[in-house]
Amino acid sequence: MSNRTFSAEELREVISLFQVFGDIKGVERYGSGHINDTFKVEMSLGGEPVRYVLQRVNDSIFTRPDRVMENIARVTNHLRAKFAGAPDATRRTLTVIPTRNGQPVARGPEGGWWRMYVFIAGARTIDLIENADQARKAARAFAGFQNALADLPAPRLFETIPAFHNTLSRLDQLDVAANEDKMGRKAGVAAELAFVDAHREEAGKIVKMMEAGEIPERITHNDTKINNVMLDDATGEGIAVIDLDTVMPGCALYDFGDMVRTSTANAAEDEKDLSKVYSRKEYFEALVKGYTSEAKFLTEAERDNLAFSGRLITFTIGIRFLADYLAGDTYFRTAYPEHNLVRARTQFKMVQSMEEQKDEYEAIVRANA
Ligand code: ADP
Ligand code: GN1
Ligand code: MG
Repeated sequence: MSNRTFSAEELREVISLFQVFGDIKGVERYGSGHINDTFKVEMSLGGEPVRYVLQRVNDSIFTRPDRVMENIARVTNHLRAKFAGAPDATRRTLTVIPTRNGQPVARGPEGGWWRMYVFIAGARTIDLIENADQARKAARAFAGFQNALADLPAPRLFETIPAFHNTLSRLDQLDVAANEDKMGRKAGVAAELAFVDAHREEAGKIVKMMEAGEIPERITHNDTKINNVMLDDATGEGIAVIDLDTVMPGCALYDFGDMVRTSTANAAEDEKDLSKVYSRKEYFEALVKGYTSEAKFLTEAERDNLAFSGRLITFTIGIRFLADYLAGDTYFRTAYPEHNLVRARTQFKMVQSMEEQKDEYEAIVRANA
């Protein structure tokens, strides 16, 4: 978690480390990601406005930012080669701005790891989906991303966060946080811990199927929340998949599951009024259609688990929010002391809503996938 502020002077100094030219017109905090510090940089070059994204990589979470950047360079170069000649080719993936020493990432004067990207113009990210068509388009973009990376040449990408979606390890981490109870918060989350206990049995299903080779490892994004895809202003299409820090070997189902978590929710991830939080069937259907229209590579075992993956990843993210609440909010950026607990509760409410619609969701998958 990083809630620290950076002075204009500090930010100017960092920007001067990169190969950007002209006058800095403004630098402001940008986006609503929970992990990195993101800024929009407005510059003027020969009277023309130019924009960039400046990010301080969270190096407590990504302990090897050099490896993160190596993955990102390989992935974006591969995507760029695939999109070459296509309309809008230059806007379809992140473009890393090198430092003045030709490196993909710079050490700031305060010791942080900083990077810059070209600002993808004429597109936006949304935190809460507005219509089912956006779900279809976002899902198509994430599936296209997985498809395009299927033939990324060896070697294997680095695992930037090991066991990232391993539900069983996430349960272990929750158990440790609950046993330690560093903040004295455990007594206040008995209902949430009981919800977790009631779901332990099915939590290891995908992990075990992967270990048994029944579900293949693929190169996946691993953070397919709706605000990690840029939707084109004119067409609404998912023009570029962003936030590539966790692109690594993984499971296609976790990517689909996180789309279900974030794109079928009718309320914000931190909605306090749980009566407003539920998963919408029409949006689920749009996701299945959009995803499977591009993800032709899916095996039968993967298709069979599409609906389950939504419940599983939402449960897993709920566990992570709850564990962070118990451990003292050291991972996700929070705006107030109960924030992670509120987020955990919305996740568990979403799981419950998906469970209530389980048969309908399974039928949608059978009819469309
Ligand atoms: P985090 O890991 O903290 O979520 P992101 O890389 O997702 O960081 O960036 C946060 C937000 O900044 C995104 O949701 C998006 O709105 C915006 N953003 C990031 N990269 C770009 C880019 N290259 N062009 C335009 N906007 C971007
Ligand atoms: C984080 O970086 P951001 O905000 O896109 C987190 C995801 C969670 C998500 C929950 C590296 O994503 O795993 O699903 O918050 N990213 C990391 O909103 O932990
Ligand atoms: Mg993000």
